[in-house]
Parts: sequence; structure tokens; C-alpha cells
Amino acid sequence: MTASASAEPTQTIVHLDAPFTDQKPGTSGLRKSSQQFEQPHYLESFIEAVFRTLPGVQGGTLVLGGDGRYGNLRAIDVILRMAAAHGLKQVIVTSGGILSTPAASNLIRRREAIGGIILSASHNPGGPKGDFGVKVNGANGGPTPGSFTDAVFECTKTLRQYAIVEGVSPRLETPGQYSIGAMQIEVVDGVDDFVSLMQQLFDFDRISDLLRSDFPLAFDAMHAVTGPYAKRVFEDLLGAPAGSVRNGIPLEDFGGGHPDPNLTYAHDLAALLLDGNDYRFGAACDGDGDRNMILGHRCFVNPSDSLAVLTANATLAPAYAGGLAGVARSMPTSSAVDVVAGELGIDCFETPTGWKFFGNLLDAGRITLCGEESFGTGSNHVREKDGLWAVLFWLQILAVRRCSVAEVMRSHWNRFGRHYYSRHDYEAVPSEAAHGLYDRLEALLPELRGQSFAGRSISAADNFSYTDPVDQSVTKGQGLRILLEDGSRVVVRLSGTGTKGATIRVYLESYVPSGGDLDQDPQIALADMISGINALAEIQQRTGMDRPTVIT
Ligand code: VG1
Ligand code: CO
Repeated sequence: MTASASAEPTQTIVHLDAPFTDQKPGTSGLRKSSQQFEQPHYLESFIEAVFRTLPGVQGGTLVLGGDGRYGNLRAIDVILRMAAAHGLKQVIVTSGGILSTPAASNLIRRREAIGGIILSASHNPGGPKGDFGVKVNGANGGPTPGSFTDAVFECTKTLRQYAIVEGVSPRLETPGQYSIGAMQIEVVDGVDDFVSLMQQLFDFDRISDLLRSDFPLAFDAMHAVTGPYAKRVFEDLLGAPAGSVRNGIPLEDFGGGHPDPNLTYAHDLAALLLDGNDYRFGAACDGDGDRNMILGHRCFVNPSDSLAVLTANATLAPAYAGGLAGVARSMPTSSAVDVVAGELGIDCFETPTGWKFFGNLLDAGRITLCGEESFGTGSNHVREKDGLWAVLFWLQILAVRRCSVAEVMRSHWNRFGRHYYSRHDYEAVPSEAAHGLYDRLEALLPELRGQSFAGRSISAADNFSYTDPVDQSVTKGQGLRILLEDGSRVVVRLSGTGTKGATIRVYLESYVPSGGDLDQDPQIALADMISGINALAEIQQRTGMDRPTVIT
């Protein structure tokens, strides 16, 4: 179809020989290898189920885009033609199909869409041998809840046909109005609305003053979606020198990298800040732009601490100058933010892993900020975590306080104490071994209370269950917790985003009050708990791995 195509396109019903049985979305969307998505009808089956389940499809507006990975443009073409066959009135797509997850959330809200489809496997590698993914967001701009993804999964299991129109969709290079039959397609610049939202939340003049003073910054877009956003914000608007944004061109395979902003996969940036002397601030975002890593000169900011620092300093940003309604963190995230919330006298909620659990609290106005230990932080400005927002928030704080990142952390710990924290990931473990380990540990939980662990006594051990305070829905089985008498804890979960075997995540946390030893290496501060859980869960024996794949 082209801009001038007006004739009714031919609608086809395609029959499936057999339904797909493996289209169950995980923590954040349906995530599979690119190869799996390239099977005939695989993407179409999932999208058909989405269009049958999402409220308001007939006559509705949908937002569509992705993180630029291999498969993005093909999927956009298929989804546009399926949208036309399902009676959508309008689809808003972005030029080049490039749309970060937080920018998609913003567009859905601004344009009062029925929801959005974001083509991303987030921090998973891309390319023909990498991963692809589909995330579906609802009318509030946030990830759809489990009740929706369960219904989509049920639908795929018995699906025998899907509807699509024939032909090709418009090319997406240039913003403008197009159509497929009666359905309008509006191609917009995916960066504009997002950047104007950021300008409303933060004081760009003040941040610009900081960046134009002696404050060299390195931002690593990891050849993923944030490149164009970061160039506009940091270089064009805030005046950081050209080249401050590294790896800023989105590539289908992320340049062969793993677009996960942590010390392992963003090691080049980490080395610049932690070993070198040329930069005072460093940051990186993930494949779809919702995660962030913050670094100062010789200083790595643990994401759990980052949420606590933003909470403690929130009123320095214009958007939050009036204070916060409340905060929330996912269960495995450290309690650093709880201590700050306690001092501020605001509510602090503990939710299961995954941004979808923050949606109700944000919609109900119960919280303003929220975050996860997995480099995710966000606020009520959208309904997703937002990598560039977090970077700007940090810059706002530094622009007002005019000190280093390390000084911010030091003064924070001096005031609130320090939650030593680390996450150990064992990736691509054979599925049976990982489930065997997890099931065995779960079976041990009832006997653990009162037993000794890492020189302390276990005060409670359970599998985390959550009752949503807004709609009272209950979500069970969200991670094994071993709580110690002094407030320290270990959590063990199986990842819901990996695609190769299983990933075991071990989360470790131990609190030292202000006045205690605040200067330790977390791996040393947590050493006895690390060996304690390794022994109790038989990690080495059962995985055959003598160390984690990623340590954060
Ligand atoms: C991981 C993180 C979780 C995050 C999820 C989606 O899930 O631990 O905190 O919400 O990824 O993030 P899991 O199930 O693998 O632990 V993203 O940037 O992929 O949308
Ligand atoms: Co992501």
C-alpha cells in the first residue's frame, strides 16, 4: 500500500495446520529466538491472539514500534496488515520503526490509544542468531497484566486461523499520513514527544550549565534504541560535546553486543569510568531504553541504591518538587528505598518482579517513583521504567548539588546506612538442573526457620506471594526468600526473560547502619552469605558452574 492507495485491500484468512503451544509471555512479553519467530505464522498467531483479546480494537488507535533489532521492520509490516484486517482505525508508527519502550508508553498515553505493541527482547542480544520479542501494553501505557497475557496464551493454544490483508505496508522513513484501505497510518518521529516530556520534568538549563562546566559525560547507547534520543537530549539540547553519546546508531544486531547495561556487558563504559580519569559521569541504557546504569568517576551506583537516592533527592527535580505520594520496589530490590521512605513518612510497597505490578499503584496515585534492582527506575510520568529519565534525574541532582556521584553515595550512606547488595546470575543452565535446584530449595524452606545461615539465624523462609493493594489480585510463587534475624536476606528466582535453558538469579542483601563500615566491597561484605546459599542450594554441583555468569 502507498500513500495514495485507496482501494480496499484484499483480506485473507490464513489457516494454521496446528496451533502453537509455546506462546506464553514471560516477565515482559513473548521472548524467543529470532529463528523461532521466523517460523511461518509464528508472529501472526501471537498477534491474532492479541487482537482478539485487547479491548477496543474495532475503531481503536494502536501505537507500534520497536528497538530496531533484526526482525523489527518485518514485524511492523505484518502487524500493520493484520491491524487493517482487524478494523483498527489508526496505527501510529515511528520513523524507521524506532521507538523506545518508555517513549511508546508516553505515546500511548498522549494519543489515548487502546495500547501499543513494542517489538523488543529488551536486553537480550539481537540478530538472526539472537532473540526477538513482542510486548503488549495497555491503554494506561503500561505492560498488560498477567490476566491479559494468560488470556492471549490460552487463545494461541487453540488458534486455527488469522486475518491479514495482502500487499505491502508504507515505507516508514518519512513522517506523514498513509493508509491501508480504511485504516490510517501516521508515521511520527519517535523522539519528539519523549524529549518534550523530559523538558517538562527536568530543568534543562540547569543541567546544561553543569554539562558545559568541566563535567565530561559518556553515554553508551549500546547500538540500541536510545542512540537517537540520547543524541538529541545530551548533545543537541544540553550541549554535551559531540561524541559524548557512544555507539549511538541503532543496529539490527547491536553491533554483536549484548545490550544489557551492567558491568559485564557494558564493560567498555565501565572501564572508562572505573579505571580511567577522563569522565565524571557515565551511563548506559539497554536494548529498548527502559534500563539504566549510572556510573561516576571510580563509582558504580547499585540500582537499588539509585532508587533510594532519587527518592531522597526527588524534590530537586521540578517534576517532583512537591514531594512524592509513595514509592515501590520489586521484592528482590534492596530495602535501601524503604529506609528513605520511612524517613519521609511515605508509603513503600513491595511488588513481584516486573514493571506490570507497578501499574495499578501508579494509576491509583499511590506511588510516584518505583524501581527494580535490574537497572530499572521510573515514575508516574509514564507506565514503564525509563532509562534516559533516570540519567536525567541523576544529572539534575548533580546539577543542583554540584558534587561527584561518589560524594552523593557517601552522604547517602552516612545518613541512611548502606544496604550491601549483589545479584549473581547463572545463565543458560540446563532447564532440568535449574528447576531441580529451585524445587529442592523450595521444599527445604519450611524446615529452615531457626537454622543457622552465614553465622546468623534464619527468621523466615517462604515463596513470595503478592496481593495487589488496588485490585486485590493475588500473584503467587514470585521467588524464594530466606530472611535472617538481622534483616539480611537471600532471594532465589528463575528468570522469566531468558531464552536459552534457564537463568538462576541469586539476590543477596545485608544492611550496615550509618556509623558502621560503609566502605567494603559488596562481594566481601556478602561473602559469608554467598557461600551459605551456594552450599544450601548446591549451586555448583547442580549447575556445574563454579562461578556466576554475571555479578552485579
Ligand atoms: C528481568 C528483570 C526484571 C525486569 C525484566 C524485564 O526479568 O529481573 O526486574 O522487569 O527483566 O526487563 P527476569 O524474569 O529475567 O528476572 V526488560 O528491560 O527486559 O523489559
Ligand atoms: Co528493557
